[in-house]
Amino acid sequence: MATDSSAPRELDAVVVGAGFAGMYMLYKLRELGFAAVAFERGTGVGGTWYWNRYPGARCDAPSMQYSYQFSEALQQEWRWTEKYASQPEILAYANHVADRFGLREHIQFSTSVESAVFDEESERWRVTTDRGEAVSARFVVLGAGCLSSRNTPKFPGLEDFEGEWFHTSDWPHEGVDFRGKRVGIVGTGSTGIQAIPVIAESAEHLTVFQRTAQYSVPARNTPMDPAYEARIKADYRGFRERNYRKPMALDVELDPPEHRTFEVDAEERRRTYEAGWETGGIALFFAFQDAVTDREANEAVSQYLRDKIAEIVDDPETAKALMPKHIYACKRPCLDTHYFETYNRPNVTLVDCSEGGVESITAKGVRAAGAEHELDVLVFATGFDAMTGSILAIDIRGRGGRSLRDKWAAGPRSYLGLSSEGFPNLFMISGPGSPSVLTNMIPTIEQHVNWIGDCLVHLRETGHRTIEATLEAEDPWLIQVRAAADQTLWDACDNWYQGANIPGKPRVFMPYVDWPGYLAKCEEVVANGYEGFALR
Ligand code: NA7
Repeated sequence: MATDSSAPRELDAVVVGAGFAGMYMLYKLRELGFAAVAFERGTGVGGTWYWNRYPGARCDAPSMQYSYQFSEALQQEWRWTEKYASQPEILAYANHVADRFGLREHIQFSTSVESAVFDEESERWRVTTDRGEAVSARFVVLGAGCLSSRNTPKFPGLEDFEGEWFHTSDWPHEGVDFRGKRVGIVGTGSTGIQAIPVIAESAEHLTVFQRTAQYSVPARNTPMDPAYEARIKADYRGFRERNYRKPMALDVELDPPEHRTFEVDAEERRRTYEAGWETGGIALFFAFQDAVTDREANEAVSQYLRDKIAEIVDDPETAKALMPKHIYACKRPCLDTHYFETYNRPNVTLVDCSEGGVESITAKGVRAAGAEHELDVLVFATGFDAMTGSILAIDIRGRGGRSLRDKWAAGPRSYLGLSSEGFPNLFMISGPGSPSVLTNMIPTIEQHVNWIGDCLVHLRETGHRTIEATLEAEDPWLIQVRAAADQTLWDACDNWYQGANIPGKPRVFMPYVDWPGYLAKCEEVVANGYEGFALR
């Protein structure tokens, strides 16, 4: 790697990140004959799954589907041991992929990209890193992750805390020993809900600081059923092709709902919800056609879930505090293993701080709900600056020196979540404006990578030097993303889909709700000669 910043190394492409997006992009570029390097801030591959090593970390999408499909040999040889894979297994898989396809030698680890500046004369990007290097590349592809820019709120007094503290997304590789410790955890989103039952097993005492109660449904994880695995592997390609065109690019293993909520009587409604609860996962989401689109229908399933909490949790006051008030699935629905049951343990206390959040951190612990809670260890499961955080962490400057941070000051603007006007030859994988976080991520990452790969080949074959979104396409796309969200109830509460978890972040619904409609749109854009893009 060149270290003399006056003579940057010349490449066809720079990939930012070596998570599942960056790894496959790197593989694709090299397969297509482009000289490419990936910069990765971690010491290893895996992205989200490299960083989020907290106890209980697990994927909510079934492992037979949350995996690459670009190589039939890979998907045949890899064996998942559970229905929903744990973080260590997903990380082992990422490492296997990196080794199997010889990716490691093209990844520079422990390196963060600091800036990417487009030079209009040479039509190349100058990319600089925190190691003082610069490279010159025709293309930059951002695979920096939708959930990788950590959110550690500025709790007053944190610097005074005499115990140890950790963020779940920056978990020590050697793990944390909670035995004999008074542990506190802030955050009850998907992460907190996965970590709490596991931490409670070893901590002397666990105090959960809950600002917003969350809905959660048992994941019902099981060891991999060999017959199920064999059935899928007998026609893995066909299974993938069918799933690719399904909502969220996911086979939910359920029949599509036949009815709207109030088309059936109360008894049948209850039976349907019970069946969904027993199936677990996201079954309740699909119990009726209108569960996440109609407020009354949503309230019916929400009340069912609150009643479940009352059934499970012994102490009525704790149960009441655990009952969410917002719309079900407006915040990302959580899956758990014995989450609500954990509050029946004698070593677990819930502190409801819905009124004022965590007030401050003291030398001895946390002040919340008007009292000080003494702790030895504090865990923050406080989420991410989602979708834009990792992109805007890089100082990106396009035509005329225009900064992406300025362009996106009022919220992200892109065409298809792939490209932004004024930033030629810069691509985003799972960028804001694409379905990304509302889908089974690995298959939709593959769709973006394949689209970008095909696009670069098209440029090469047609002799075009640059491609970028046009404003005429970008503005209507923004409206379409907004309109698609308006068809749902997902913008009816404070959630990270619209940046509401980060103080001061513009409130814009970022993911595009319609997969597979999006897939068809991307195909149509290509069929129409890259409609909406300017090729020069
Ligand atoms: P989330 O879903 O953003 O959850 C973060 C949690 O932290 C949530 O309960 C927040 O409460 C809480 N939080 C955040 N800031 C504070 C402060 N200042 N005080 C008290 N509590 C706070 O992040 P996750 O890591 O759980 O999940 C992110 C995604 O990863 C998930 O959706 C999956 O897609 C995978 P709030 O609800 O904001 O009141």
